[in-house]
Amino acid sequence: MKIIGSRALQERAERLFPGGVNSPVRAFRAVGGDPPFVERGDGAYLWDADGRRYIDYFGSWGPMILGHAFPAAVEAVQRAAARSASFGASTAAEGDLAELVVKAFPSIEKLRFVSSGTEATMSAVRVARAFTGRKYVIKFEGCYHGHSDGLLVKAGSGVATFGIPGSAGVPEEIAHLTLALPFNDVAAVEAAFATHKNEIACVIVEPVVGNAGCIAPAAGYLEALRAITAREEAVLIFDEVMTGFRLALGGAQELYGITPDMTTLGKIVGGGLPCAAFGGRAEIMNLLAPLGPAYQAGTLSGNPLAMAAGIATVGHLVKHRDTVYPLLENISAAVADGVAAEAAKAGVPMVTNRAGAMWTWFFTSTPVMDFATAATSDTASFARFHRSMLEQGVWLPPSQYEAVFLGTAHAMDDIHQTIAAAAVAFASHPSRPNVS
Ligand code: HOZ
Repeated sequence: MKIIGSRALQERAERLFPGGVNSPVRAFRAVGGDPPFVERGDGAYLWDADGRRYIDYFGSWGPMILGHAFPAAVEAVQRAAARSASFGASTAAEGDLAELVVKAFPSIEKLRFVSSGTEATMSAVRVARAFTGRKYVIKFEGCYHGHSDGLLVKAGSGVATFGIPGSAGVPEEIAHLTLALPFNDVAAVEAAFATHKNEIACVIVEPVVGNAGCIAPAAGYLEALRAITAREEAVLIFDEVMTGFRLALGGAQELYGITPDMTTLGKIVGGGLPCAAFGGRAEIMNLLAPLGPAYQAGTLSGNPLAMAAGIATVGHLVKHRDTVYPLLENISAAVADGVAAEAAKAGVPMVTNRAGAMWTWFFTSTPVMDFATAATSDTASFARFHRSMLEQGVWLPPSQYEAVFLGTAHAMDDIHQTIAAAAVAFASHPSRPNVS
């Protein structure tokens, strides 16, 4: 029997999947209501199983920078699928995508393709430990680097959304090797290196945080991380799973002019298919098997369908970088500032943190520069805003601790419709003066 309609699909999903989902934030628990079930996407829009259309502001959490069903990517995947979905053997396409990546990210001399951001960050940390012979890892509160044991400590994204203090199932002995420090606090990094002299293998950071909501680095912060890690001979890993190919073709490292030792990529690099990568200095990457003693592998790594979608997407960004990035900046500014202006008009306290085509509207009046300040947000207000926007056909990420993502398919009409929807949402907002 064909099951139709989001409610019916949700009931079936709840019988089959924990929380009804295959990834926690999708369950909408932080914003309430049932999540719509997506039937298809085209350009800036999603359609659900009840036939409703939404303007999409999460873009599969980042990959859909050229919009859904981008024709060149669809054709490339169809052509690749006709030649077989998987070989578990090397193909020319892996080198083709790798060449595009190293050209965009000059800090990457060698790389490996994997299937998810979690694999990329987990593997990068392993190689960094192999390279330095040290065991401690510095990460930052509210940054999310996938769900490997050691990187879940004080993580963002769903971990922050659901207020999980540290995941069950991660032994204390493993969590203890992760030093979670406040973002944008250079003194905390200096103190950790002083306490653990010659014991810290790497610093892993989202150079612009996307998983505690969007938080940009303070002036000089990334430069300080670079200088400290170089001095202490620790590996600096930029997790650019969200920011890579989004903030600029060469990601945050291009935008801020910093050269990390290693970089992790995901999302856009695979054009929406399961694909991610980690890479960096050749002397570090050459420690991987079969050249060296650090092990990492995957049957689906460099999968031909993912390579095809990645080449079509990244290839388009490379070819059109001079028009794509200014366009993304203009439409992102228009919608982020437009909604912020409506909040100000309605007297709703809101801080808008934006870096290019990713941003967060925080429901707080405290400037947000780390996880503690992000957590001053009124998440109940965010939930009401989210629900109202969804009812008006605008689908925002369903958590205060996620970033909004937009793509080149969003047109000015969509932006105006979004701003008008926000005005309606704020008109009945409880934080508005004189509204009880
Ligand atoms: N953790 C992802 C966003 N930061 C959510 C992935 C998903 O639910 O698909």
